[in-house]
Parts: sequence; structure tokens; C-alpha cells
Amino acid sequence: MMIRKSLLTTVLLFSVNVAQAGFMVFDSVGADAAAITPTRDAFRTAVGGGITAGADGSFGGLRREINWDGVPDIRADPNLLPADFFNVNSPRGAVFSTPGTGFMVSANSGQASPTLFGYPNDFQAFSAQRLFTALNSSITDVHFFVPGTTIAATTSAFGVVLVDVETALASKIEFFDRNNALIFSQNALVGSNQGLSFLGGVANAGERISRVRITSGINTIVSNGVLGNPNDDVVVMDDFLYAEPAQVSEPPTFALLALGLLAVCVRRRSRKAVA
Ligand SMILES: [Ca+2]
Ligand SMILES: [Ca+2]
Ligand SMILES: [Ca+2]
Repeated sequence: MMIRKSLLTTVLLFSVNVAQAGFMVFDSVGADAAAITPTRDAFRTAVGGGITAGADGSFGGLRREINWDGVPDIRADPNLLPADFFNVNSPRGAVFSTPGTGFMVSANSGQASPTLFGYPNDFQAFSAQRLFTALNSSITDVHFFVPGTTIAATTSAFGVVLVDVETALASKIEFFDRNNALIFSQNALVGSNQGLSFLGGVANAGERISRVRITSGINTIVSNGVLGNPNDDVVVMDDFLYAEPAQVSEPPTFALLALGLLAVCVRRRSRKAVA
């Protein structure tokens, strides 16, 4: 019985420590790309993978980035971006979902739709020149897969560039684990009109992120030049950065060991009872 109790205690303590462990926060806000680039670079360094992009937005096999700029015109404003574009067309292990009606990448100059979703006095690009938004919702969920497959994966870090954050507590990122438990939440820093905000979190105690929820402002983009309402803060997104998605692993060895020993204890007790 004593062995059983101490094992249970160990397992419980481990769970509590994991739940309370922190994430390193990387955030900044400024008037242009140069203002937030040092924070983006610090996030890159923390995650690893260097600064040279390989195929499918892979940086050294350690990190992925999506800057939207390579999306073809036919998948950009006024057309929708397929939610699985970055796991099928350009396999980077990221699939999106939203309570809204879909996703849109902004047009390049020279296309039929105006650039910057039609708001040149509110938005600017961090990486030229396409931006990203959910439609009819300010919520974008990012789900992770082993790139190019349907095998569920997790990541250890996620960062995003937010555009035109002007209202406090209205734009944030949230991380959820495999059990859909919230393990990290951080509000974006507020800037002035047309500003850029970087916001990222990096696990520092082995936490694994199964889903990232980005809340981008209060208002919504309906279509190019059309907002959900005339008043509230509208925010869109540019670069996504995240640690290479890795396959969801089996329960840790220690847990299996503990479960095995518990089973032995239970069997012994059962035998005793029979005897
Ligand atoms: Ca604005
Ligand atoms: Ca871009
Ligand atoms: Ca805004």
C-alpha cells in the first residue's frame, strides 16, 4: 500500500508541475516592421532553425514560418484560402478552423482586389505584401499535423505578427494541450493606428501545444473593404512562426511504469483476498 500511495503522489505532483509551468513570452509593438523585428529574431533564436527558409517554410527542420506571400493569386482576395492549404498545397503542418466563414489572404498590388483588404490607412505588411484574416470572425484556430499527413502533432512554440492592434485585451494568443486544457494565454501589446505587434510563447518545461487560438481584435473582416461593424477595433495577421510539429507521443515511460506497478499491486491484493 505504501508503494502504491507514493507512486500516486509522484504522478499527481508531476501533473501539477506541468500545469503550472510557464512559457517564455516574446512581445513588442511599434510603427513599422523594423520596430518588432528584434523581438521576432529573439523568438527565432529561442526556437532554433536559423534565418534561411528551405522548402515549405522549413527553417533547418526546427521551425516553420508562414508569411502568406507565396500564396497564388487564385487563392487570395477575393477568393478564399483553403483551411488546409498549408498542409496540402504547401505542407507545413498547420490547418486552420474558425467559427466564421473561412479565411482570406490579401491581394498583391496589380490584382483586381485592392491590397491590404482595402484598408491602406489601417494595415501594413510585416513581410511584403500579403496579410491573412479569418472572415466574419476574429478567431483563428491553428491545429498541428506532421507536415503533409493527417497524423496529429504538437508544437512547443508559436508566434504571430498582428496588424493594427489598438484596443487593450481584445487581441491575444491561447495555447491548448492534447486534452484541450488552456496552458497559456497572453494579450497582445497595443499600438497606434497601423502599428505592428509581435506576440509569441515558447515552452520552457516540455509543454506541448495541440491547438493555438488567435483572437484578432473585436471587429471582423467581411470582405475587401467591408467590416462587421463601423466602430470596433479590426486586427489582421501577418507572419506565423512555430516550432516543427512533432507526432503526438505515447504516454511518458514513467507513467506506464507507474501504471504497471499499480496493476501489480492490485493483482497482489486480489490474490490476497482470494487466499
Ligand atoms: Ca486602425
Ligand atoms: Ca506577408
Ligand atoms: Ca485596428
